[in-house]
Amino acid sequence: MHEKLQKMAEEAASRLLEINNLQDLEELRIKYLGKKGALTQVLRGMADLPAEERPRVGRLANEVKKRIEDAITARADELKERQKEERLQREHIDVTLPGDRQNLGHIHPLSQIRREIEDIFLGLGYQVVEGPEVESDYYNFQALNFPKGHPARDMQDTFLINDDLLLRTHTSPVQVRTFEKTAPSVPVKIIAPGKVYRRDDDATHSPMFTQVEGFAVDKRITFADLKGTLAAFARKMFSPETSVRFRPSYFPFTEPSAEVDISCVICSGKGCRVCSHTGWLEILGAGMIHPRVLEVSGYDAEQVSGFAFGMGVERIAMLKYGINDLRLFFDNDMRFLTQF
Ligand code: 2U9
Repeated sequence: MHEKLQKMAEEAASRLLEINNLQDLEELRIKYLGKKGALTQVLRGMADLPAEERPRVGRLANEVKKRIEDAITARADELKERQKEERLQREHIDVTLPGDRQNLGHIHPLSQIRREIEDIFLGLGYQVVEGPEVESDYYNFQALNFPKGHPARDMQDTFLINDDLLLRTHTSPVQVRTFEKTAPSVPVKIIAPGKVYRRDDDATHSPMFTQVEGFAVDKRITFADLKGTLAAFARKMFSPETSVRFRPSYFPFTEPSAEVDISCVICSGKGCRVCSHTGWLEILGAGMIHPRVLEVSGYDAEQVSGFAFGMGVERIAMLKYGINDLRLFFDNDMRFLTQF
């Protein structure tokens, strides 16, 4: 019995060295110390021993049991420690590695220019107002003094939705709606930015484009106020050296009307390809609001007057950035967009 126990202890110790995982270790524990384990069997066999031998063998058996238990616990600690180290190794992160760069978007070049325009006019005391893109014939045409049969009313130019509704061809309806709300009180200074729609499609025309229109109505507003306002705008938008000139023109909703040129942003007026060797670039349309338009919306044209102007945001952006094809704004090609 004595020898058997000694041998068991040695055997257990040497097997323990070969064990490399916690599962095998548990199996080993059951093999020696479990209910049907080797040591348990020995202890059971003690009943057959002569009474005087039992205490000695019992002591030895307990000693062996404790040795095996301690050895198993020590080995378990070792294995757990090893597992922990392996996990740390596996999950090791090099915090000095450069991070994945997030591809942050940015404001579209057209929106940037639109905001610049808005900021300039906000600085001049204007309010920014928006309105619906689907409009009625009344707000888009009738209230703006477009006679029946005017070329801009042709199917060619306007996207019709039904007999009465259409996609607005300019943002002027926003101004008419503002007149209706504010008339007859003055002063009122508004700009109306937004998308407009015309049946056009080539390198300089798109079926959808962005306009900013504006107006000022007050007592004794004159053409000189219009010139001063647009010159101030052009100098803020392009450069303080920019010259401005007005050429006579025609719009149904303004009288007199003008087309507004600035000195060429590329050659400063000397003449180049961008300005077709004229030294001038057209950037705006403008005029004094037609008395009929003021009257229709509730103003007394004998008491107040106003100027109005309109510009294409794409055209301003093309001139400012030297872009020669309008369609680039709408292709969403990252090679183009990331330049702004
Ligand atoms: C009301 C009265 C008058 C707005 C105006 C223009 C001249 C003009 C064009 C510029 C380039 C449109 O984007 S474009 O094609 N606009 O030339 N717009 S005066 O006049 C108004 C507006 C509203 C009630």
